[in-house]
Amino acid sequence: MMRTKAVAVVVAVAATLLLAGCGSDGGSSSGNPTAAPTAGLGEVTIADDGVQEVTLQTQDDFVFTPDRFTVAPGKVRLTLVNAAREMTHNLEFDEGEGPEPIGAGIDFLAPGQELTIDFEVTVPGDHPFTCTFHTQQGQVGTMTVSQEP
Ligand SMILES: [Cu+2]
Repeated sequence: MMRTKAVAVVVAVAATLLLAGCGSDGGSSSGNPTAAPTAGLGEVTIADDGVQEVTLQTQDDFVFTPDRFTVAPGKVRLTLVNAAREMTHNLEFDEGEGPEPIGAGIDFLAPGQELTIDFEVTVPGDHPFTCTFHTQQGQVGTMTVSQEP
């Protein structure tokens, strides 16, 4: 049910893009028509308090945008923005899969909502995470902890 709906939305968006393409007379339309409202998704920046900050987004599909990011060992402040109109998501690090447990996650994120979690990583390696509502649909990602920037 949900899946069918999501596919329909994607088709509608594609059709809109096609129409927009036909209507355009070579103007300087810039950027991505489906662009996320949030800039700098997946970019890791250092806050004033020295904490690494990164923002991911979810939409009315089964994708984390982006689904990969890399941080250095230390404190991390992860924000998840749910830009979806209809779909609820979450973000949980897969227990026992990474080199160390991540003691934080986002249980439930309603459409239009955003939440921030703080945690600390010390061991380099890949930490898989997933939206537990949509693991079956492939909504997974990876946080890499690396000494190298
Ligand atoms: Cu989800």
